[in-house]
Amino acid sequence: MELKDKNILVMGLAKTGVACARFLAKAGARVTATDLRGEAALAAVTTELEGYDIRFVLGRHDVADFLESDLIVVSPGVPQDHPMLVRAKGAGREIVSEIELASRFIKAPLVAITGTNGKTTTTTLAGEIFKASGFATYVGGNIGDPLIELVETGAQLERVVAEISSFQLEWIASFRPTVAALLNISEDHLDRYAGYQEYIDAKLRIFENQTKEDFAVVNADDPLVWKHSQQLAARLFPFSRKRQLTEGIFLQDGVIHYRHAGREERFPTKDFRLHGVHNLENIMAALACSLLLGCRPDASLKAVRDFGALHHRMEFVRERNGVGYYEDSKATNVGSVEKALESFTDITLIAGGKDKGGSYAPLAALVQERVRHLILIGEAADRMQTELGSLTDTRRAATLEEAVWLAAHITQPGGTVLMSPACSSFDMFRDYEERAQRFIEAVKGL
Ligand code: UMA
Ligand code: ADP
Repeated sequence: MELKDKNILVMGLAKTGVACARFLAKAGARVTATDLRGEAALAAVTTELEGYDIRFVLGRHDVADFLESDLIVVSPGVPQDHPMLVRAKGAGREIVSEIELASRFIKAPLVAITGTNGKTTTTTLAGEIFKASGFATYVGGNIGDPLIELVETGAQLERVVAEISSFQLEWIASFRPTVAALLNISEDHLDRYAGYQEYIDAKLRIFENQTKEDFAVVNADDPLVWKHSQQLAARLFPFSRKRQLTEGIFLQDGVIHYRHAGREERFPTKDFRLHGVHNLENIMAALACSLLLGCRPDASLKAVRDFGALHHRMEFVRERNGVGYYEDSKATNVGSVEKALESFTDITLIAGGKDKGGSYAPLAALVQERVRHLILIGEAADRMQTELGSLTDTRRAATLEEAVWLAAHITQPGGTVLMSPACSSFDMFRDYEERAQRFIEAVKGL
């Protein structure tokens, strides 16, 4: 792809936009970078990009830039139906996401992992497995480091493992992973999409450009994923906790069986450090992605055994007066909270935050069965109270600290206090990590 002297507009100047602007400027493109945030807010960014030939349009977007560019590179945080993008598309401008741009320059086999939950765990683990098998591997994407940074460094790599979000898939054209994995689908990001189907369709685009040379690793136990996997061009490689497969990876009596092209490998799960049934799914998906691309079974098993839970995903904080305190700040949707609730009984659940527009009703049965006290915080508290409040003892707290204090006073020995919010954190915190930190401090301070 020729970039020299092309007029390229970079829309959004956070992590993705900064990396794209720098890469494009280095490649000799005429770059305009635009962000709705103003100069003061972006002072650190403009300093970081000093010395590069980049024109900045800050505090606003100019429609002329959109209509006159040869290419527009959009950050994931910008909604697809932004009026300027709609106009640019109507005028025939080429619009791409950062993963599309990066993938045009990536030569190594690409593993792309998506799903509503488990992406970060699976991506990180797959990266570890590749490294343990001796492959020079880059791990990036939605997990934090944009793929374009890898292209920018020019590093010679043998494998690329990317966590991919639905937002990043909105503006792909030729993005084609050698192995694409879809872990699960449940309602999320309905504050961004017109409806659930639109979110599902965005996720499914991960398979869009694959051919029969490629693999689609899919969750055979997730009815929605399974239904949408039947017509894919790629070779289907399912994973299942529930049934045997002749081609695929499945769990049976505590052993993971990998069956491919008449060969079988076995991975006993008893020494795994990752717990929970959802993590068995993540492990099977990570193993499938890596074994299909040449990883050694012995090194893969060791990598899985060495892998512990990532922070803020059902993490144990402490025990006090016979009560266990767990922090699951990364549970920002109903699907992830379901898994957390399935893992404990006699729960005091702290939930709420910024509402993403989905229904909380899928939690009803588990709340009724396992949640003894429900403590609600944040903007979503009203709606959660309406949908779940009649099912158990439900209370409100003005702050997270108050919620922890209240939980400590009402939870009986043997119970579990679990913060698993089912919402994003942006109403009260900078991000989910700050929310986690504040919970941990409050619990330790009891
Ligand atoms: N902006 C405009 N005009 C608009 C809207 C936004 O100029 O109309 C600007 C904003 O002011 C901001 C930028 O555009 O400066 C948008 O940045 P961004 O939100 O895309 O943030 P990045 O730092 O580039 O981070 C993105 C991903 N963010 C989102 O998808 C919201 C990061 O995922 C990802 O790690 C990073 O790229 C590298 O690939 C975060 C995330 O929350 C962790 N992802 C969602 C999730 O996991 O649920 C999908
Ligand atoms: P993602 O990157 O997709 O957000 P993470 O690995 O960061 O996924 O986990 C996010 C949340 O989802 C955590 O609360 C975690 O416990 C839960 N989770 C992890 N894997 C799964 C899975 N396969 N199914 C459902 N929930 C999961």
